[in-house]
Amino acid sequence: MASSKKTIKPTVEPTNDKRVQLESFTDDAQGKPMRTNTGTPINDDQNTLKAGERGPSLLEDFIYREKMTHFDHERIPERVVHARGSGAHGVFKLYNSMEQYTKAQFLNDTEIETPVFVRFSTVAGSKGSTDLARDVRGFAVRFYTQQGNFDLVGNNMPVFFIQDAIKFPDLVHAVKPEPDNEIPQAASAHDTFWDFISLTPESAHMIMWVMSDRALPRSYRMMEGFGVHTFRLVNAEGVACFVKFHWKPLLGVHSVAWDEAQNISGKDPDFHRRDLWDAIDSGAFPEWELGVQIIPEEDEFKYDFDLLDATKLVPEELVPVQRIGKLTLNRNPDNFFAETEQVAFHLGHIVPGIDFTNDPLLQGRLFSYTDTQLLRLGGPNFQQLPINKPVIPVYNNQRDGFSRQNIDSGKTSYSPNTLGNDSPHQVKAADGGYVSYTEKVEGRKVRARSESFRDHFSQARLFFNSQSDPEKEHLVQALCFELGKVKTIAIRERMLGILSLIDKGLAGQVAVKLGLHVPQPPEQPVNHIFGADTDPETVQPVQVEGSLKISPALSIVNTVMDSIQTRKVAILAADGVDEASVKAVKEAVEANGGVTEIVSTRLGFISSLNGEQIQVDDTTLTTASVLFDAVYVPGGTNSVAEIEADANSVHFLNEAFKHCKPIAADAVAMQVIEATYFSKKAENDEGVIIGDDANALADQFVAAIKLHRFWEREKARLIPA
Ligand code: HDE
Repeated sequence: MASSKKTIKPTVEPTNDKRVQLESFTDDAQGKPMRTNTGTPINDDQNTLKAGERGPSLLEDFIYREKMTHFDHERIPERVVHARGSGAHGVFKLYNSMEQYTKAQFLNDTEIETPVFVRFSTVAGSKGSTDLARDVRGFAVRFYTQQGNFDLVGNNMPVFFIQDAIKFPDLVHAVKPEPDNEIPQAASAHDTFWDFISLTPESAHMIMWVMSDRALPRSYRMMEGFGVHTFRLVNAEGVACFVKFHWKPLLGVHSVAWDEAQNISGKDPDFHRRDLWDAIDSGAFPEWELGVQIIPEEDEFKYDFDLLDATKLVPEELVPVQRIGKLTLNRNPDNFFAETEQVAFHLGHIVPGIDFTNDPLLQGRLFSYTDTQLLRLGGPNFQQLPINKPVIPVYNNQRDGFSRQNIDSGKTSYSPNTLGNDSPHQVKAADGGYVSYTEKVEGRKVRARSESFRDHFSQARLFFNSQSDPEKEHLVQALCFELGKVKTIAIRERMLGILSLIDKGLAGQVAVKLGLHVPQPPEQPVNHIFGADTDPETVQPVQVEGSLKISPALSIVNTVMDSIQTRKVAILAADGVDEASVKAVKEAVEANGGVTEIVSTRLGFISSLNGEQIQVDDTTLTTASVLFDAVYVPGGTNSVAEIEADANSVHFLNEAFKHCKPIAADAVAMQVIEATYFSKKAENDEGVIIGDDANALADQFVAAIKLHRFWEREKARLIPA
C-alpha cells in the first residue's frame, strides 16, 4: 500500500506577538456545543448514568468519570512562598538606548514595544490569604523579548533577610505558620519568626523595611520594585558594568495604616487584587519607570558595603537612578489559573547582554526556581505552557516528558547529526548566541562568608534615620506589635539587643512597650553565620560608620504627590441631598482621574432636593471607610440628618479620621462632623475641609487627596496606630 503523508495544518499560524499567541490558546465557548475531552458531543451533563431512575450509578459512565477525574485533579501545589498573587499583561517601552552598557536588544532599540507579564504577591501567606498582611511584596516581571524571555524577579524592598541561599528554607520555615498548629496565617508576628531573626543579625536592615510602611502598600500600583541583587550588563564589545534594577511607580509610593490594613483584611481580603483589576479594567493603566543604577566594574570595591551582599542597597544619593523606559500594565488576564498561577518566573531566564554576579543569594536562586516549577507544574515541559512560551519559536533536542505540548518532527534529537542537516544548530556569539561574561574566578573550595559581609547595622540605621517622624513612629509601633505577639521573653530580649545595635532610642521605645529593659550591654547577637567549628568570638558582626547619614530616597514622605488618579472617594448621602453640593465634588474628583461612589444607608436610588434620582453604589453596611481614600459629606438638610442618625456613617467618618484621610464636608453638613469624635476644632485639623463654597471646597479636597494622608494627625490627636 502506498503510504500517504498527511500534513496536519496548525489552526493558528505561528506568531511572534505574545498577545496573538495567548489568544490562540483562549477558548471562547460562546454558542459552542459541549463535548468530552475526546470530542464526543454531550447530551446530558446533569445526570449520571444509572440502572433505572432510582438505581445505582454505572461504572461505564465515561462522561461522569471524565468530568469528576478532571475536577479531582484541578489543584496544583501552591508556590512554597509568594503563593498569593495577582498578574497582569502589559508592554515595556524604552526611552533611551542603553547600547553603551548592554547588547540586550530590548534595551537598545527605542522602537521596540516588548510584551510583559507581571505578577505581584505577598510572601508568607497561602494562596487564599489576605492581601493586606504585613509582608514583603513580590514584583516579578517577564519581558517577552525577541532574544528570549527575561525575568526580573524582584520585590518591593531593595534588600533581603539573608546573605546566603542555604539559609532560605530556615527563614521561610520560621515565618510560615508554626508547624504544630498551623497558626498564624500570613503573619510574621509569632515566636518562630522572631526566634530566627533574633539569631540572624544580617536580617537587621530588611527588618527595618518590613516593619516600615513599605510592608503595607495602598496598592500594587503604588509600590517601588527592586531587582535586589547586583546584576551585570554586558555590551557588544564584551565590556561589563554592574547594575541595580528599580521600578518607580508614576503614582508614587503610598501605604495604609496598620489598623486599617487589619480592617481591610476582614472587609475585603482581595483589596489589592481587586484594585489592580479595577484600575486596568477602567483604563487607568498602572505605570512604572524602569530605573538603573550603573556602577563601573572598577568601582566594585569603592563602597563601604559589598555589592554582592543582598542585605545592602546602593543609596540613590551615591549612584543616581537613571530612568530608561516605561512599563504599562494594560490588560487583565483571561484566566487566573492559566496565566497568573502557571506563570513560572526564574531569574535564570536571561538574555544576551544581561548576566549574573557572584552574590551567593542570587547564585542559590538560580537553582531553586526551576526546581520548584518541576514539582509545581508537574515535569519539565512547563516552558511550553502559553504564559511561559517565549514569543520566538524554540528548537532544541529536548524531547518527551510529562505533558509535552510540541509535536517534534523528524528523526534526529541529538547534536551533532547529519541526518537532520545538523539542525538545530548552535548560534555564534556574533549572531546573538548567549556567552557568559568571562569573569576571572579563583579560590579555595570553602563554605564561608566574606568578611566584607559582616556589617549588618549601618544600613539598617541609615534606613531608620531617613524616615520621617510619623514613619519612625509606625516602625516602632510595628515592632511593639510583632514582638508583643511573641510569647517567649528571651526572644523579645534578644531582639531588643539587636535593635539597640541599630539605634538605642528605637530599642528603648520598643522596650518600654514590652515592659522590658534593653540588655546592657546588649547581648551580642549569637552569630550563626558560620559553621560548627568556627570560634564565635572571631566572627562577630562589625560596626561600620556608614558614609551616608540620611538617604531621602528611603522615605516615602518624599514620593510624588501630584495625582489623585484612581483614588476612591466616598460621598455619604441620603434622601434630600443637595445635588449641586454632590456635583461640585464629584466632577472635580473625576476630572482629576479619581473615582467617586455614593454611599448611603440603603441601596437603590435617593432623591435629591430637586427630586433628581441618584443611584446608590454601596451602603455603610456593605462597604467601609477603609476601602476608600477620602470621604465627603454633601449638604441638604434631610440627607445630613439621616447620615448623622446612622451610626455606621458616623463610624465611617471616625475611621477615615483615625486613618488620617482627607475628609470634606459642606458647611450645611457640620452637624454630621459634630457627631464624630473628632468634631472638636475639626476645622483646624489638616486634611479636614469644611466650607460653603462648593467649588472652592472641591479644589481644596482634591489638593488634600493628592497628599494621600495627614499622618501628623496621629500625634496631634493621640490616634492609636
Ligand atoms: Fe524567591 N522564590 N527565593 N526571592 N521569589 C520563589 O519560586 C527563592 C528571593 C521572588 O510571582 C519560588 O516560582 C530562594 C529574593 C518572587 O511567581 C522559589 C531565595 C527575591 C517570587 C523561590 C529567594 C525573591 C519568588 C517559589 C533565596 C527578590 C514569586 C515559587 C536564595 C529579589 C514569583 C516560585 C511569582 C518565588 C526561591 C529569595 C523574589 C521557592 C531560594 C531575594 C517575586 O523558587
